[in-house]
Amino acid sequence: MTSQQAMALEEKYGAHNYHPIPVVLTRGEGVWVWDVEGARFLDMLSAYSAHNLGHAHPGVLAVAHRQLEHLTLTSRAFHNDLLGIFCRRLAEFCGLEMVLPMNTGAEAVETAIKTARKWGYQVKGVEREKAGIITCCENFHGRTTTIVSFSTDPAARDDYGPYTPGFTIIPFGDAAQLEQAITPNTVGFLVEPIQGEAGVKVPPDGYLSAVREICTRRGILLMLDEVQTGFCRTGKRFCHLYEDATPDILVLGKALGGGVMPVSAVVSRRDILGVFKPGEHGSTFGGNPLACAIGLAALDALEDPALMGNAMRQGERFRAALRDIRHPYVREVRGKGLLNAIELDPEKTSGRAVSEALMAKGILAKETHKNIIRFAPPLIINDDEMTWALDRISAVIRAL
Ligand code: IF1
Repeated sequence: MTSQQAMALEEKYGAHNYHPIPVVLTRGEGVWVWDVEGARFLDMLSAYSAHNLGHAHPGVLAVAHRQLEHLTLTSRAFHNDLLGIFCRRLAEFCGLEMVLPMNTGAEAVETAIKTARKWGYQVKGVEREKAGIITCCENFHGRTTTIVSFSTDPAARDDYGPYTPGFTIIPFGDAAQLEQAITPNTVGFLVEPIQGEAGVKVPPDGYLSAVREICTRRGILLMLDEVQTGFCRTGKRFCHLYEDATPDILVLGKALGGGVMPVSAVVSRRDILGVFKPGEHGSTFGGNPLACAIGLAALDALEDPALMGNAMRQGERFRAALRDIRHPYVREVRGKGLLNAIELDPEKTSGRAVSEALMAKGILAKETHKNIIRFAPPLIINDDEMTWALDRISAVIRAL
Protein backbone atom coordinates (compact mmCIF):
# COMPACT_ATOMS: atom_id res chain seq x y z
CA MET A 1 0.00 0.00 0.00
CA THR A 2 1.27 3.49 -0.87
CA SER A 3 1.03 6.48 1.44
CA GLN A 4 -1.55 8.03 -0.89
CA GLN A 5 -3.75 4.93 -0.74
CA ALA A 6 -3.51 4.70 3.05
CA MET A 7 -4.40 8.37 3.48
CA ALA A 8 -7.30 8.11 1.02
CA LEU A 9 -8.76 5.15 2.93
CA GLU A 10 -8.49 7.00 6.22
CA GLU A 11 -10.07 10.06 4.67
CA LYS A 12 -13.03 8.07 3.36
CA TYR A 13 -13.72 5.67 6.25
CA GLY A 14 -12.20 7.34 9.30
CA ALA A 15 -13.83 10.27 11.10
CA HIS A 16 -11.99 13.51 10.43
CA ASN A 17 -11.21 14.36 14.05
CA TYR A 18 -7.48 14.83 13.27
CA HIS A 19 -5.35 16.69 10.75
CA PRO A 20 -2.18 14.54 10.72
CA ILE A 21 1.13 15.38 9.09
CA PRO A 22 0.96 13.58 5.70
CA VAL A 23 3.23 10.64 6.52
CA VAL A 24 2.13 7.00 6.77
CA LEU A 25 4.28 5.07 9.23
CA THR A 26 4.75 1.34 9.26
CA ARG A 27 7.78 0.60 11.46
CA GLY A 28 9.66 2.08 14.40
CA GLU A 29 12.91 1.38 16.23
CA GLY A 30 14.49 3.62 18.83
CA VAL A 31 14.12 7.25 17.79
CA TRP A 32 13.48 6.31 14.15
CA VAL A 33 10.29 5.52 12.24
CA TRP A 34 9.82 4.47 8.60
CA ASP A 35 6.98 5.21 6.20
CA VAL A 36 5.43 2.73 3.79
CA GLU A 37 7.75 3.91 0.98
CA GLY A 38 10.79 3.17 3.16
CA ALA A 39 11.74 6.77 4.04
CA ARG A 40 13.22 7.19 7.52
CA PHE A 41 12.25 9.94 9.97
CA LEU A 42 13.38 10.99 13.42
CA ASP A 43 10.34 10.91 15.71
CA MET A 44 10.36 14.18 17.65
CA LEU A 45 6.83 13.77 19.00
CA SER A 46 7.08 10.30 20.57
CA ALA A 47 3.30 9.84 20.44
CA TYR A 48 2.96 12.90 22.67
CA SER A 49 5.48 11.51 25.19
CA ALA A 50 4.16 7.96 25.27
CA HIS A 51 7.42 6.79 23.67
CA ASN A 52 9.90 8.02 26.27
CA LEU A 53 11.84 4.76 25.82
CA GLY A 54 11.82 4.89 22.03
CA HIS A 55 10.04 2.58 19.63
CA ALA A 56 10.35 -1.18 20.10
CA HIS A 57 12.25 -1.05 23.39
CA PRO A 58 13.83 -4.55 23.60
CA GLY A 59 13.22 -5.02 27.35
CA VAL A 60 9.58 -4.00 27.14
CA LEU A 61 8.95 -6.07 24.01
CA ALA A 62 10.52 -9.21 25.50
CA VAL A 63 8.28 -8.97 28.56
CA ALA A 64 5.22 -8.20 26.41
CA HIS A 65 5.83 -11.21 24.17
CA ARG A 66 6.26 -13.52 27.14
CA GLN A 67 3.16 -12.21 28.89
CA LEU A 68 1.05 -12.48 25.71
CA GLU A 69 1.56 -16.24 25.77
CA HIS A 70 0.79 -16.44 29.47
CA LEU A 71 -2.25 -14.39 30.45
CA THR A 72 -3.55 -11.11 29.08
CA LEU A 73 -6.87 -10.25 30.67
CA THR A 74 -8.87 -11.43 33.62
CA SER A 75 -11.05 -8.41 34.53
CA ARG A 76 -11.02 -7.39 38.16
CA ALA A 77 -13.62 -10.04 39.00
CA PHE A 78 -10.59 -12.25 39.69
CA HIS A 79 -7.13 -11.47 41.02
CA ASN A 80 -4.11 -11.76 38.77
CA ASP A 81 -0.58 -12.50 39.90
CA LEU A 82 0.92 -9.22 38.61
CA LEU A 83 -1.45 -6.53 39.84
CA GLY A 84 -0.14 -6.34 43.39
CA ILE A 85 3.48 -6.38 42.23
CA PHE A 86 2.73 -3.61 39.74
CA CYS A 87 0.88 -1.45 42.30
CA ARG A 88 3.67 -1.79 44.87
CA ARG A 89 6.32 -1.00 42.27
CA LEU A 90 4.52 2.05 40.91
CA ALA A 91 3.67 3.39 44.38
CA GLU A 92 7.33 3.08 45.43
CA PHE A 93 8.50 4.60 42.15
CA CYS A 94 6.32 7.64 42.94
CA GLY A 95 7.13 7.81 46.65
CA LEU A 96 3.43 7.28 47.44
CA GLU A 97 1.34 4.51 48.95
CA MET A 98 -1.46 3.22 46.76
CA VAL A 99 -2.38 2.82 43.10
CA LEU A 100 -5.64 2.68 41.14
CA PRO A 101 -4.86 1.38 37.64
CA MET A 102 -6.79 2.50 34.55
CA ASN A 103 -5.98 2.59 30.83
CA THR A 104 -5.98 6.04 29.24
CA GLY A 105 -4.91 9.37 30.65
CA ALA A 106 -8.46 10.71 30.51
CA GLU A 107 -9.70 7.78 32.59
CA ALA A 108 -7.01 8.44 35.16
CA VAL A 109 -8.00 12.12 35.31
CA GLU A 110 -11.65 11.10 35.74
CA THR A 111 -10.52 8.76 38.51
CA ALA A 112 -8.68 11.63 40.21
CA ILE A 113 -11.80 13.80 40.01
CA LYS A 114 -13.97 11.04 41.50
CA THR A 115 -11.38 10.42 44.21
CA ALA A 116 -11.25 14.09 45.19
CA ARG A 117 -15.04 14.40 45.31
CA LYS A 118 -15.48 11.21 47.36
CA TRP A 119 -12.69 12.34 49.69
CA GLY A 120 -14.43 15.72 49.96
CA TYR A 121 -17.73 14.19 51.05
CA GLN A 122 -16.37 11.38 53.23
CA VAL A 123 -13.25 12.87 54.78
CA LYS A 124 -13.42 16.66 54.48
CA GLY A 125 -17.17 16.75 55.18
CA VAL A 126 -18.34 18.84 52.23
CA GLU A 127 -22.12 18.95 51.77
CA ARG A 128 -23.41 16.45 49.12
CA GLU A 129 -23.35 17.73 45.50
CA LYS A 130 -21.33 20.79 46.48
CA ALA A 131 -17.73 19.64 45.95
CA GLY A 132 -15.70 22.06 43.83
CA ILE A 133 -12.51 21.47 41.88
CA ILE A 134 -10.22 24.24 40.64
CA THR A 135 -8.48 23.89 37.26
CA CYS A 136 -6.42 26.19 35.02
CA CYS A 137 -6.99 28.15 31.82
CA GLU A 138 -5.57 26.40 28.75
CA ASN A 139 -5.45 23.06 30.56
CA PHE A 140 -5.45 19.76 28.71
CA HIS A 141 -6.54 16.73 30.70
CA GLY A 142 -8.33 14.59 28.11
CA ARG A 143 -11.52 14.43 26.11
CA THR A 144 -14.35 12.98 28.21
CA THR A 145 -17.51 15.05 28.59
CA THR A 146 -16.62 15.99 32.17
CA ILE A 147 -13.03 16.91 31.31
CA VAL A 148 -13.99 19.06 28.32
CA SER A 149 -16.48 20.80 30.62
CA PHE A 150 -13.53 22.63 32.18
CA SER A 151 -11.53 23.09 28.97
CA THR A 152 -11.01 26.67 27.76
CA ASP A 153 -10.16 25.52 24.23
CA PRO A 154 -13.23 26.02 22.00
CA ALA A 155 -12.11 23.23 19.64
CA ALA A 156 -12.01 20.71 22.50
CA ARG A 157 -15.18 21.97 24.24
CA ASP A 158 -17.74 23.53 21.88
CA ASP A 159 -20.94 21.62 21.06
CA TYR A 160 -20.38 18.98 23.76
CA GLY A 161 -22.70 20.46 26.37
CA PRO A 162 -24.56 20.22 28.65
CA TYR A 163 -21.39 20.51 30.69
CA THR A 164 -20.51 19.00 34.06
CA PRO A 165 -20.74 21.59 36.84
CA GLY A 166 -18.37 21.85 39.79
CA PHE A 167 -15.25 23.35 38.23
CA THR A 168 -13.70 26.79 38.69
CA ILE A 169 -11.06 27.93 36.20
CA ILE A 170 -8.18 30.20 37.21
CA PRO A 171 -5.14 31.52 35.30
CA PHE A 172 -2.15 29.16 35.18
CA GLY A 173 1.13 30.06 36.87
CA ASP A 174 -0.20 32.47 39.51
CA ALA A 175 -0.46 30.91 42.98
CA ALA A 176 -2.30 33.93 44.44
CA GLN A 177 -5.22 33.14 42.10
CA LEU A 178 -5.52 29.70 43.68
CA GLU A 179 -5.57 31.17 47.17
CA GLN A 180 -8.45 33.44 46.18
CA ALA A 181 -10.48 30.78 44.35
CA ILE A 182 -10.67 28.31 47.25
CA THR A 183 -14.02 28.13 49.08
CA PRO A 184 -15.11 25.90 51.98
CA ASN A 185 -16.50 23.48 49.35
CA THR A 186 -13.27 23.20 47.35
CA VAL A 187 -11.88 19.66 47.42
CA GLY A 188 -8.93 19.89 45.04
CA PHE A 189 -6.75 21.70 42.52
CA LEU A 190 -5.99 19.88 39.26
CA VAL A 191 -2.99 21.17 37.31
CA GLU A 192 -0.28 20.15 34.84
CA PRO A 193 3.27 20.97 36.09
CA ILE A 194 3.96 22.18 32.53
CA GLN A 195 0.98 22.79 30.23
CA GLY A 196 1.61 20.55 27.21
CA GLU A 197 -1.18 21.23 24.76
CA ALA A 198 -1.18 24.92 25.65
CA GLY A 199 2.24 24.97 23.94
CA VAL A 200 4.67 23.76 26.62
CA LYS A 201 3.89 26.59 29.03
CA VAL A 202 6.41 26.42 31.89
CA PRO A 203 5.13 28.16 35.05
CA PRO A 204 7.38 30.55 37.01
CA ASP A 205 9.90 28.93 39.39
CA GLY A 206 8.31 28.38 42.77
CA TYR A 207 4.76 27.96 41.41
CA LEU A 208 4.44 24.27 42.22
CA SER A 209 5.83 24.59 45.74
CA ALA A 210 3.59 27.62 46.33
CA VAL A 211 0.42 25.78 45.25
CA ARG A 212 1.56 22.79 47.34
CA GLU A 213 1.78 25.00 50.42
CA ILE A 214 -1.62 26.61 49.72
CA CYS A 215 -3.35 23.24 49.21
CA THR A 216 -1.92 21.93 52.48
CA ARG A 217 -2.80 25.03 54.48
CA ARG A 218 -6.33 25.29 53.05
CA GLY A 219 -7.09 21.56 53.29
CA ILE A 220 -7.57 20.71 49.60
CA LEU A 221 -5.94 18.02 47.47
CA LEU A 222 -3.16 18.89 45.04
CA MET A 223 -3.78 16.75 41.95
CA LEU A 224 -0.87 16.83 39.51
CA ASP A 225 -1.51 15.60 35.99
CA GLU A 226 1.90 14.23 34.97
CA VAL A 227 0.45 12.17 32.11
CA GLN A 228 2.73 14.09 29.73
CA THR A 229 5.46 15.47 32.03
CA GLY A 230 6.04 12.24 33.97
CA PHE A 231 8.57 9.45 33.66
CA CYS A 232 11.72 11.51 33.04
CA ARG A 233 10.31 13.57 30.16
CA THR A 234 11.37 16.84 31.80
CA GLY A 235 14.75 15.56 33.03
CA LYS A 236 13.59 14.34 36.42
CA ARG A 237 11.54 11.27 37.22
CA PHE A 238 8.55 13.59 37.69
CA CYS A 239 8.34 17.29 36.98
CA HIS A 240 7.13 18.03 40.54
CA LEU A 241 10.55 16.93 41.81
CA TYR A 242 12.02 20.21 40.53
CA GLU A 243 10.29 21.79 43.53
CA ASP A 244 9.07 20.74 46.94
CA ALA A 245 5.68 19.78 45.57
CA THR A 246 4.69 16.17 46.34
CA PRO A 247 1.12 15.80 45.09
CA ASP A 248 -1.75 14.28 47.06
CA ILE A 249 -2.91 12.66 43.84
CA LEU A 250 -0.55 11.94 40.95
CA VAL A 251 -2.14 11.21 37.57
CA LEU A 252 -0.03 9.11 35.19
CA GLY A 253 -0.39 7.57 31.73
CA LYS A 254 1.34 7.62 28.36
CA ALA A 255 4.94 6.40 28.95
CA LEU A 256 3.78 4.02 31.69
CA GLY A 257 2.60 1.79 28.84
CA GLY A 258 6.12 1.56 27.39
CA GLY A 259 4.83 2.78 24.01
CA VAL A 260 3.00 -0.51 23.64
CA MET A 261 -0.47 -0.13 25.12
CA PRO A 262 -2.49 2.33 27.19
CA VAL A 263 -1.61 2.01 30.87
CA SER A 264 -2.62 4.77 33.27
CA ALA A 265 -2.98 5.14 37.01
CA VAL A 266 -3.85 7.36 39.90
CA VAL A 267 -1.19 7.16 42.59
CA SER A 268 -1.91 8.57 46.02
CA ARG A 269 -1.94 7.96 49.75
CA ARG A 270 -3.88 5.39 51.72
CA ASP A 271 -6.00 8.04 53.49
CA ILE A 272 -7.15 9.31 50.08
CA LEU A 273 -7.46 6.29 47.74
CA GLY A 274 -8.86 4.37 50.70
CA VAL A 275 -12.23 6.07 50.08
CA PHE A 276 -13.10 3.52 47.39
CA LYS A 277 -15.02 0.41 48.36
CA PRO A 278 -15.87 -2.54 46.08
CA GLY A 279 -18.13 -1.64 43.17
CA GLU A 280 -17.62 2.11 43.44
CA HIS A 281 -15.18 2.50 40.53
CA GLY A 282 -13.42 0.32 37.97
CA SER A 283 -12.62 -0.70 34.43
CA THR A 284 -12.68 -3.94 32.41
CA PHE A 285 -9.08 -3.49 31.28
CA GLY A 286 -7.52 -1.46 34.11
CA GLY A 287 -4.84 -3.49 35.91
CA ASN A 288 -4.90 -6.36 33.41
CA PRO A 289 -1.89 -8.69 33.60
CA LEU A 290 -0.50 -7.66 30.20
CA ALA A 291 -0.66 -4.00 31.21
CA CYS A 292 0.96 -4.77 34.57
CA ALA A 293 3.79 -6.75 32.94
CA ILE A 294 4.42 -3.98 30.41
CA GLY A 295 4.13 -1.28 33.08
CA LEU A 296 6.69 -3.10 35.24
CA ALA A 297 9.08 -3.47 32.30
CA ALA A 298 8.63 0.20 31.43
CA LEU A 299 9.37 1.21 35.03
CA ASP A 300 12.53 -0.95 35.01
CA ALA A 301 13.74 0.90 31.93
CA LEU A 302 12.59 4.34 33.11
CA GLU A 303 14.46 3.91 36.39
CA ASP A 304 17.84 4.10 34.62
CA PRO A 305 19.45 7.35 35.85
CA ALA A 306 21.22 7.68 32.49
CA LEU A 307 17.85 8.27 30.85
CA MET A 308 17.03 11.24 33.08
CA GLY A 309 20.52 12.64 32.68
CA ASN A 310 20.28 12.32 28.92
CA ALA A 311 16.88 14.05 28.83
CA MET A 312 18.29 16.91 30.89
CA ARG A 313 21.50 17.26 28.83
CA GLN A 314 19.98 16.86 25.35
CA GLY A 315 17.20 19.26 26.31
CA GLU A 316 19.68 21.95 27.34
CA ARG A 317 21.57 21.42 24.10
CA PHE A 318 18.38 21.60 22.08
CA ARG A 319 17.18 24.89 23.61
CA ALA A 320 20.63 26.49 23.48
CA ALA A 321 21.09 25.59 19.80
CA LEU A 322 17.66 26.87 18.79
CA ARG A 323 17.98 30.08 20.83
CA ASP A 324 21.30 30.69 19.10
CA ILE A 325 19.60 31.02 15.72
CA ARG A 326 17.94 34.32 16.73
CA HIS A 327 15.59 34.30 13.77
CA PRO A 328 13.09 37.21 13.81
CA TYR A 329 10.14 34.82 13.30
CA VAL A 330 11.01 32.84 16.44
CA ARG A 331 9.36 34.44 19.46
CA GLU A 332 10.50 31.98 22.09
CA VAL A 333 12.20 28.63 22.64
CA ARG A 334 11.09 27.06 25.92
CA GLY A 335 10.77 23.79 27.81
CA LYS A 336 12.32 21.51 30.38
CA GLY A 337 14.29 18.35 29.66
CA LEU A 338 13.03 16.92 26.38
CA LEU A 339 9.62 18.60 26.46
CA ASN A 340 10.23 21.70 24.35
CA ALA A 341 8.52 24.09 21.97
CA ILE A 342 9.32 26.85 19.53
CA GLU A 343 6.79 29.65 19.39
CA LEU A 344 6.70 31.36 15.99
CA ASP A 345 5.33 34.74 15.00
CA PRO A 346 1.86 33.84 13.67
CA GLU A 347 1.85 36.93 11.44
CA LYS A 348 4.91 35.68 9.57
CA THR A 349 4.61 31.91 9.30
CA SER A 350 2.49 28.96 10.38
CA GLY A 351 3.36 25.99 12.53
CA ARG A 352 1.84 23.72 9.93
CA ALA A 353 4.16 25.00 7.19
CA VAL A 354 7.15 24.50 9.46
CA SER A 355 6.16 20.95 10.51
CA GLU A 356 5.71 20.02 6.84
CA ALA A 357 9.10 21.53 5.98
CA LEU A 358 10.61 19.51 8.84
CA MET A 359 8.96 16.36 7.54
CA ALA A 360 10.53 16.96 4.14
CA LYS A 361 13.91 16.93 5.92
CA GLY A 362 13.18 13.76 7.89
CA ILE A 363 11.99 15.23 11.19
CA LEU A 364 8.53 14.47 12.55
CA ALA A 365 7.07 17.09 14.88
CA LYS A 366 3.61 18.56 15.23
CA GLU A 367 2.27 22.07 15.58
CA THR A 368 -0.13 23.09 18.32
CA HIS A 369 -2.23 26.29 18.31
CA LYS A 370 -1.17 27.25 14.76
CA ASN A 371 2.15 28.90 15.70
CA ILE A 372 3.83 26.57 18.22
CA ILE A 373 5.83 23.45 17.39
CA ARG A 374 6.41 20.88 20.07
CA PHE A 375 9.60 18.79 20.13
CA ALA A 376 9.59 15.74 22.38
CA PRO A 377 11.88 13.01 21.04
CA PRO A 378 12.35 9.70 22.85
CA LEU A 379 14.58 10.21 25.89
CA ILE A 380 17.14 7.76 24.47
CA ILE A 381 18.14 10.19 21.69
CA ASN A 382 21.96 10.23 21.51
CA ASP A 383 24.44 13.00 20.66
CA ASP A 384 24.70 12.11 16.97
CA GLU A 385 20.95 11.88 16.55
CA MET A 386 20.46 15.22 18.29
CA THR A 387 23.13 16.79 16.07
CA TRP A 388 21.36 15.37 13.02
CA ALA A 389 18.05 16.81 14.23
CA LEU A 390 19.46 20.23 15.15
CA ASP A 391 21.15 20.59 11.74
CA ARG A 392 17.84 20.04 10.00
CA ILE A 393 15.64 22.07 12.36
CA SER A 394 18.11 24.99 12.16
CA ALA A 395 18.11 24.80 8.37
CA VAL A 396 14.31 24.93 8.26
CA ILE A 397 14.16 27.91 10.64
CA ARG A 398 16.95 29.81 8.87
CA ALA A 399 15.09 29.35 5.57
CA LEU A 400 11.94 31.03 6.92
C1 IF1 B 1 -5.06 13.68 21.59
C2 IF1 B 1 -2.55 17.22 23.32
C3 IF1 B 1 -0.56 16.28 24.21
C4 IF1 B 1 -2.41 15.02 28.50
C5 IF1 B 1 -2.49 15.32 29.86
C6 IF1 B 1 -4.25 13.81 30.15
C7 IF1 B 1 -4.24 13.45 28.82
C8 IF1 B 1 -3.32 14.07 27.97
C9 IF1 B 1 -1.54 16.31 30.46
C10 IF1 B 1 -5.23 12.46 28.31
C11 IF1 B 1 -3.30 13.74 26.57
C12 IF1 B 1 -2.71 13.91 24.35
C13 IF1 B 1 -4.04 13.49 23.81
C14 IF1 B 1 -3.81 13.45 22.34
C15 IF1 B 1 -2.81 14.49 22.06
C16 IF1 B 1 -2.05 14.68 23.32
C17 IF1 B 1 -1.71 16.06 23.64
F1 IF1 B 1 -1.99 17.83 22.28
F2 IF1 B 1 -3.78 16.97 23.03
F3 IF1 B 1 -2.53 18.01 24.37
F4 IF1 B 1 0.18 15.33 24.58
F5 IF1 B 1 -0.12 17.46 24.40
N1 IF1 B 1 -3.40 14.72 30.63
N2 IF1 B 1 -2.65 14.33 25.69
O1 IF1 B 1 -1.51 15.64 27.70
O2 IF1 B 1 -4.60 11.26 27.98
O3 IF1 B 1 -6.70 10.03 27.40
O4 IF1 B 1 -5.19 10.74 25.58
O5 IF1 B 1 -4.49 8.93 27.16
O6 IF1 B 1 -4.96 13.63 20.37
O7 IF1 B 1 -6.11 13.91 22.19
P1 IF1 B 1 -5.29 10.18 26.97
